Amino acid sequence: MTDLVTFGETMLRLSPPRGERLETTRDLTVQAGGAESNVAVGAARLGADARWLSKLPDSPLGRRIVTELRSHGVRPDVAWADADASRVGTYYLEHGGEPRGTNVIYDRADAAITTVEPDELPTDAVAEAEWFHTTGITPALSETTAETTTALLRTAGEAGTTRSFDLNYRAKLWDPETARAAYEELFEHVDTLFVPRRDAREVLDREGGAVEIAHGLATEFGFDTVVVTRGLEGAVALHDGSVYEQDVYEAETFDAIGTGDAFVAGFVAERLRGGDLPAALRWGSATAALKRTTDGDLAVTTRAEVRDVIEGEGGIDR
Ligand code: KDG
Repeated sequence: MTDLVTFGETMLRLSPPRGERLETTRDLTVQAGGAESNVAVGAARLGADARWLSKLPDSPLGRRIVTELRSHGVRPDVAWADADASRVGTYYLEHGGEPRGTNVIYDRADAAITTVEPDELPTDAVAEAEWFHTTGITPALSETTAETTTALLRTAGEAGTTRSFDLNYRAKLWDPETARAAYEELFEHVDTLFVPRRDAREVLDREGGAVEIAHGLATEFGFDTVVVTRGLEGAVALHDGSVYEQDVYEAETFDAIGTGDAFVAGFVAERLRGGDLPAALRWGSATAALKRTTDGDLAVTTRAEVRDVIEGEGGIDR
């Protein structure tokens, strides 16, 4: 039985060296990046058997993504599209620095995944997995990906696979009202919801603090678990009527992209190993902290490193 299956788009992330502008740089680092494959990689590195479902052109660019994910222990299950009639999505990332923010530019319209249908994917993998994870980015890509997301969540639900969903609202993909309507249709198929407090307020129209938000969402939509993330204030989870709080672990931030996915990866990996909610929150928070210290979308870490963060060990290992 597979531990974890994720579904979503992975793009090529193109970023100039720190301190250089997209307008003038001659150098772009190429890395794979996509919320759902970031989770698969993070969890695989922490010992989960993880598969990732998607659609890519059968081209050097598509194969590059698969090769990179495979190198971290993820099993990619990709529907291959005709290379001449489809494309890989890309995103450009210009690192910020006070007083300039980090800038993301998407070039992903009509990427191969926008046409993915359930019958192109190994849906039995979802049914046989222990856990299925996807995010609010996928239904934003096209009507077809929205329908396929629902179909996979439904398949998972019928099979008793635990289903998690990270809201991951992306303002460059759609507006809050459209996103909210789409999310609310999907929520009936979700067991565990991850939601940043800011998005709960601005997109889901919730009021109050994290605990109140979690209670409101769990009551209205029947989630087993709601995890509300609050940036540097840490996370709050509501599970089986109990509330758990988790602080962030201090981290020197080199690259913040992928922090939320790393949190989900650590959380899910620990739940899959039988850890309780507080343990899962610690693993999520520690994996997120480690991610911030490294370049790229991926949480390239180990179980021992996560344990060290949780136990307060660090420093020079020699
Ligand atoms: O969570 C990190 C993602 O934002 C990044 O991987 C790119 O998937 C991406 C997206 O759609 O923003």
